[in-house]
Amino acid sequence: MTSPTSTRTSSARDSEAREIFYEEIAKQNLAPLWQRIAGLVSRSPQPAAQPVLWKYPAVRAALLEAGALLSAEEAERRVLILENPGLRGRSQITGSLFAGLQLLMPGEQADAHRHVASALRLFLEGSKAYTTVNGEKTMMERGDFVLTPSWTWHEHGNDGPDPAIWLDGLDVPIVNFFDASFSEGGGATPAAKPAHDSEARYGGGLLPENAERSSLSSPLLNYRYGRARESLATMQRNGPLDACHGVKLRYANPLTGGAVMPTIGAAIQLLPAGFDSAPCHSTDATIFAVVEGHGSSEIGGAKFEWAENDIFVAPSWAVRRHHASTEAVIFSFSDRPAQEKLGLWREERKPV
Ligand code: 1HN
Repeated sequence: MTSPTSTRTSSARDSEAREIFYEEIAKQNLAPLWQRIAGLVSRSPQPAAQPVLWKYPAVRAALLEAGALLSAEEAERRVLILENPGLRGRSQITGSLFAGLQLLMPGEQADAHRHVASALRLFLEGSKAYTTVNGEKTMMERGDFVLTPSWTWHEHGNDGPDPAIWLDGLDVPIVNFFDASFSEGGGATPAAKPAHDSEARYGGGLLPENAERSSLSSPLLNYRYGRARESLATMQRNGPLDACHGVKLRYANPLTGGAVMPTIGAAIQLLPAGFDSAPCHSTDATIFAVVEGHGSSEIGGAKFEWAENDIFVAPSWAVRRHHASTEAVIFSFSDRPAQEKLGLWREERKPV
């Protein structure tokens, strides 16, 4: 007598039959969800990206070597990709973002092009370097945060006597996830506009009469470091301090109060000397760039000692704790605006 199927235990023969079944259905492009479901809807984020720190002196030396090996013209963009070792070969620092450091030697230019991917820059070193976005030129100084919104023509140049280096952040992995990439180079670029025009119109807490929103991105090209730094200093004096973030300001689109670009948001924070943050995490993997000071961070169990211009990345949901040895200023960016629009973003302050 055969036992009823409901009480059958799984035998070696059954599991062999199942393997044969899986192989058979694979030929029809079918797969068993019951083998995959735990990985598809994990209990909490399981990012492939790892916590990583890049020490600036080492990256800078590699960039200058690249500068000796090829011209900016040959490279189109002479950028060393900050590639997350958990995502090797994919040109990504997180699951959704690209980051790299770009070098222009004195007198060099990077010609105009445009792409669907949105980009940001954090200017690190050099003088008389500029970016031109849709015809508007902006000189970049240390700590300046510069936008290149989606599909805007942009070119860079260095008219100064020293190498110019900046951090690039792009949403390339998001654009490519949706298979929505377009780009073009050369051709007719927009006519030159007066330099720093958008700063006069949108950068001083004022708006042009009848200003209208014509883009999903901020109309302000350059968010100056000096202005942000002064606000941070005043906020530090006046308090209060946030347990996770010290004092932190979000870069905002002056027309909406929302994020600077639809997919990427950026912020700048000050940690007072001796500050120890509470442990916190959020679903937006975040890239941090140290503008001033030194200290250390624990990111999901990894411990990093950071100093000026170092860059480190916190994967999604990895618990972050920062310690400032000296007063420190840290710039950061992430895909938070994209996640918020999709109803995905979460943060949690961990009980100590
Ligand atoms: C790009 O166009 C720039 O314009 C920098 O400076 C980095 C990384 C990936 C794709 C395009 C630039 C880039 C990039």
